[in-house]
Amino acid sequence: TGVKSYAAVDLGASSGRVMVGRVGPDSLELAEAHRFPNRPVRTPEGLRWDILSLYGGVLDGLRAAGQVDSVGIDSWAVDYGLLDTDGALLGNPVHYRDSRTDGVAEKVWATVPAEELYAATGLQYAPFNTLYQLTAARSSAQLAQAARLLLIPDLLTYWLTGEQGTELTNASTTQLIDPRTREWSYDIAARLGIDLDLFAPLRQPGDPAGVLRPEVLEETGLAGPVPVTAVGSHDTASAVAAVPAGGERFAYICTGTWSLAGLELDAPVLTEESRAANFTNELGLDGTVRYLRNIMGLWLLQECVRAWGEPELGALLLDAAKVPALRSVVDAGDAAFLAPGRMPERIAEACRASGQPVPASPAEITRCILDSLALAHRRAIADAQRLAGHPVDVVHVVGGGTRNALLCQLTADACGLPVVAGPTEAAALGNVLVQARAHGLVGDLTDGRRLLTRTQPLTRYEPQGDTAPWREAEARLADR
Ligand code: ADP
Ligand code: LRH
Repeated sequence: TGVKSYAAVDLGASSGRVMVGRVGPDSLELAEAHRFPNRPVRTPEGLRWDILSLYGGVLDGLRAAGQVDSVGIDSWAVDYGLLDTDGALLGNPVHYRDSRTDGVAEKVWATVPAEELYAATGLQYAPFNTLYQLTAARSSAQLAQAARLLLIPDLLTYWLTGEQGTELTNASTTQLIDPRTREWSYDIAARLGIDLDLFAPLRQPGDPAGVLRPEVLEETGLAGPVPVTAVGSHDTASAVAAVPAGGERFAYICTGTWSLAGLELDAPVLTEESRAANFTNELGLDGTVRYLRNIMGLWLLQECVRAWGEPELGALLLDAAKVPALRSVVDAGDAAFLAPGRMPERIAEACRASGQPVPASPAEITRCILDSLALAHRRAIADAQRLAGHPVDVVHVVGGGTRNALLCQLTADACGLPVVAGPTEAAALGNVLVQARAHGLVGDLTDGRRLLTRTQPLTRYEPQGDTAPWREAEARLADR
């Protein structure tokens, strides 16, 4: 009675899931219908996403979800598929960690200086921003053949519905959007020879995005019509929408493969100081700006765990908790950790190069990673408050990292602020809330957050000790 069901497809860099949100006037329950690994594949051409396996996972998930009132899709940012004039996919989407963008930024900056690019797009420098990827691909046969570019969630939406669009929050990660107008940055694109006609028209979160095609209904066993609704299709936009904050004086950290740490603002910060501090202005729901820094995140640990033959995470974290704190730290914001492979060695090398004790055992390396992440969280949240002139009293941690109690406590200690951890599946919840709202079930961002605070389990971590050891560790990194 009055309860509606929404399927949230949420594709992270490490796993994909289809969650079902049941939303009533004062209730919100989230259940997992299906989870599947997201394993990139190294082909002779480079590192590629296995998009067919992901789409297969989406279909399996929709079948497992059962009858729903709408479907929404979000995923990691910046990456895309190219379609030919028949609408057929040209090759597997390139992974943002692929090396094709090495050295490309300098070429771009020779045409549009980095300062100007920041002032126009508000995006922090990351080698994988779509703008650099498109520049890297400029003379490829594939791009020459392409009639359409669809970002990953838009590509999957197209496969489900046959309709094409470019959802705004994710479009803002291409570095081709002006965060003030929330429209394409025509001047930047023209100067870099990027054809904006490749992109389908912009779509806002909450806009209709078609209905499931008959073949999809048949394959998933669902009865039509099932609408697909555009959500904040950048996973981080959906996750920030589901930060259960009560007021405005909060910071957030979306922890998963990445840590995205920052503030929700109502206008971008485009100063030169902000550029130098590598802060990004991505677009959020309801005219908000996600002012944040990308930090390497649990990727560092994922890659080590892979190198160690996948030991059990719980036991590893218990051992790491027993290792003395802050013996060695690395710069978890350093793009040197972006590429896959040899992660334990690379972390040890970074410690050696900065004259610190070299962690050796998995427990020691894990401790080094978690201390380094907490330190990077501290720096990002302090810098964001200063650069935006927006003080906070609390740090909300959402995403997979909320399951890591040690990381949450260290983050509280490092920031000297209480951490409220949860929800774990924030991106899926933000996705569900936008669908529910498009269908009139919940109100604005504030209403959605109130509903989350009332319905989702949250854990509070009070800061322990004083922040002096963290300041000392910060100085150690700065002195390198
Ligand atoms: P993404 O969406 O980027 O794929 P997630 O938000 O799913 O990432 O977070 C994945 C991370 O969450 C893992 O890399 C791991 O570090 C952490 N995590 C998952 N399960 C646990 C657990 N049981 N205990 C501690 N950490 C966990
Ligand atoms: C997190 C994320 C992040 C981007 C990165 C490419 O999943 O979307 O916000 O910067 O992936």
